[in-house]
Amino acid sequence: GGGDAEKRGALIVLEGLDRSGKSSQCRALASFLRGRGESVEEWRFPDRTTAIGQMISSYLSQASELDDSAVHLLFAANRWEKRSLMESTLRKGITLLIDRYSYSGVAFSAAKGLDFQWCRTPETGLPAADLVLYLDIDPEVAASRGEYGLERYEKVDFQRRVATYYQAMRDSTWQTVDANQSVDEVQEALREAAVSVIQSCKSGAELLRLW
Ligand code: NYM
Ligand code: MG
Repeated sequence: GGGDAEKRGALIVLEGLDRSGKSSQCRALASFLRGRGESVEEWRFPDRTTAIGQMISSYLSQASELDDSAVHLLFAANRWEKRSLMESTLRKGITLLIDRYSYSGVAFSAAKGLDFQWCRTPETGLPAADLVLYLDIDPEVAASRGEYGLERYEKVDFQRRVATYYQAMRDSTWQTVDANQSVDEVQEALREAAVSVIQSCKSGAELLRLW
């Protein structure tokens, strides 16, 4: 291990159903970590600011239609177009807190009926998360939260299927947090896991690849 690897930032991903609280928890976790002196950037996928991201955004808002397989590949391409920036940022010692990643890509497309293994293929070779924080929420509770149902996929039956595919992807990097708890209780659970993985990345844990 060279000096760079010893100081790399951690790739931390928040996953969960729509309205599980990921975005607010990401924000709170980022400011907590910055308060401890960590360098942190908050990212999200889809990144709707790129040309590919704009196609995805238009699809999600139901302004356009796309073939299920084609949109799956666009979501993956939206991560690939950020791959080198992701890696160089981590190598600078900056921790990335990412709101959704390849796990969303697979779970949402598989829930539409696309083959699970086929869905994983275009993600192969992307940097793997050091830690996946899965915010586990009852789809009925999520549906009762503000603005639910505006975008494609925001239906309880569909979200239930998404949850089963998330479960099928769990590995040793995953930590499940009960997101039916209060905002503060959820945050508390995330902090401990994040601090510990940042430490192990500083001590030289290797950046792995999917899958
Ligand atoms: N989504 C997100 C996918 O279907 N595939 C992906 O690869 C990603 C990253 O897009 N319902 C879905 C999950 C969400 C929607 O995400 C938009 P958000 O976090 O609401 O912007
Ligand atoms: Mg959403």
